Amino acid sequence: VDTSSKRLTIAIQKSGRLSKESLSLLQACGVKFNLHEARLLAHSSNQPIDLLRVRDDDIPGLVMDGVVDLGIIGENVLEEVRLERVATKLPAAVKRLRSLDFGGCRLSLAVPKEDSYNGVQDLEGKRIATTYPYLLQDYLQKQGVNASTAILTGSVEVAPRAGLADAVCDLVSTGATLEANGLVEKEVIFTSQAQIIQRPEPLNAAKQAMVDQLLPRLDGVQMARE
Ligand code: PRT
Ligand code: ZN
Repeated sequence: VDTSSKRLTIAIQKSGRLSKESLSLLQACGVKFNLHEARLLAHSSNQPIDLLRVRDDDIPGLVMDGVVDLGIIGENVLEEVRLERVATKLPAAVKRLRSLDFGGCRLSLAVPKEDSYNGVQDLEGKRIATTYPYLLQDYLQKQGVNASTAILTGSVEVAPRAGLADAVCDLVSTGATLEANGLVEKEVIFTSQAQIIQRPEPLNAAKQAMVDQLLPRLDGVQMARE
């Protein structure tokens, strides 16, 4: 990937909950792609735009480091990576261009339904399973609660039953997963939707012109879907 070139590079999730809608949004904005499943990089067939398809967790860092120009990412991952990078003194700035109309969810604290719960103070001294340790600790610190974390990148919802944690801090959309695992949602700590973000350093004129053309189209597509 050459960000000094005239080709605009956009990182999107390769496969997951954001990939289909990220791709269809760009296509609705008039950017055509011929995707080969196995390939990381796809060139647009009608515009000087390259698509980089990666794990969602990698997208904020690629944009913050200026490795790619734009990225489409859930705010939950964006904020988690931002907090982690601030803590580890890595570049953490991005330009937020637009909130998008998909990927909506919330990051919530949930406890086993048989446990009593009268407020976040009840988590003092407990262990909480999560994929989002920085968002969780940021929230707990603001609430003045000390709790430890069990970091799991998957199956967070089974942690209490497996004896790994007392509570969970996990993404929720319908609530069905919590319910199926005997957990009750108690606090919403972060709400999220997909965002399109840009690297912090100014783009060259050719790329800026492409972004200036893309954004009104994107607004038009989203307006039409409201
Ligand atoms: O492989 P890669 O790392 O790219 O993908 P991933 O597995 O990390 O992420 P993925 O594809 O699961 O989710 C991508 C993004 O979609 C998340 O970061 C959120 O911004 C957004 N999103 C929206 C969700 C959900 N809704 C969601 N419901 N991400 C995950 N979930 C999971 C949640 O973790 C839980 O397991 O769905 C389950 C809960 O759903 P309900 O409907 O039962 O409440
Ligand atoms: Zn991920």
